[in-house]
Amino acid sequence: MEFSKYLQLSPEVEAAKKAGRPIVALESTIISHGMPYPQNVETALNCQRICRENGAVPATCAIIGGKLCAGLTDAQIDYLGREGSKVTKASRRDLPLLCARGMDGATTVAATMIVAALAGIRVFATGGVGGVHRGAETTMDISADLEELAQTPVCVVCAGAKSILDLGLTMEYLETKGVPVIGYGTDELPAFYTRSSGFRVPWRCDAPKELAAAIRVQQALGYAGGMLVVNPIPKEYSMDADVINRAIDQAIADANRLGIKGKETTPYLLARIKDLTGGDSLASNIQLVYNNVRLAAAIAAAL
Ligand code: PSU
Ligand code: MN
Repeated sequence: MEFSKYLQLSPEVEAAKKAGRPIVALESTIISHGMPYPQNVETALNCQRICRENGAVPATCAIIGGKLCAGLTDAQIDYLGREGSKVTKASRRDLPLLCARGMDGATTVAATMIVAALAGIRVFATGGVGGVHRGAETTMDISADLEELAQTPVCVVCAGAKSILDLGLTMEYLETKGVPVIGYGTDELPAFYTRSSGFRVPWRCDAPKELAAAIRVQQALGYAGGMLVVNPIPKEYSMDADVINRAIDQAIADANRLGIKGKETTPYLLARIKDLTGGDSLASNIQLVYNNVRLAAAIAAAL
């Protein structure tokens, strides 16, 4: 195929595809822009290990030297983690130029979905997805992740959306775009660091095989679009709602005061929230990602 010259599968992912084994895609913006070094590299490597322990092959995605990579070496993951924000945060709009120029990019949820779909991978685990930002009625800051969910056939497992976003508008947007949002063991949208947000989700599933069945229907019907599975953070790692909400409000006020905009917004807020909570938010963030990897591996195995 024409696209295959831009796509590079690791030997492990290639072998898993040939053998029809379960595969889970993982993103890399979370490595370069979502967490500090060295926790970012440790977390990414642990995600791969947890994925394997749960019977699936991990395909961490990134753009390396202009190639859309599904499956990275440990050295490549270490490079993305050490370089941090020096690596381009790559969303859908960035792929053509990064590839044409042979550059590197850390892929967001949107870009990772594109790579996964090209590689034939249906299930993807991450921490949080982008959404409609607070104040979007004037800034129009709406993550390309939402559009991608509407057009690319990949099931994204996340821990809901953080209240750095406008959760109500994010849910409305997903409804308009026809994206199935499915609570795993919950009727409520989880708020990333906490298990509840007060917003209901349209669907609930209680077993990976139910999610696999829904993915198979999408596949069979062959229409555009993916799926968003929202998986609450395990109770023992969830944060106090007042503490985290205070930190989020403070971080947003700081971002506005500093004039932070566009693609810098999410990375700034994540780092600021971590500092304001004395690192507690990072510990929760790491655990919810592991929890999502376990669920994604189970869904991929059930497919
Ligand atoms: N939320 C997190 N951690 C992250 C991100 C979001 O808790 O690392 C990253 C993801 O890669 C997501 C991206 O796709 O931020 C969204 O950025 P933006 O809002 O600029 O589209
Ligand atoms: Mn944005």
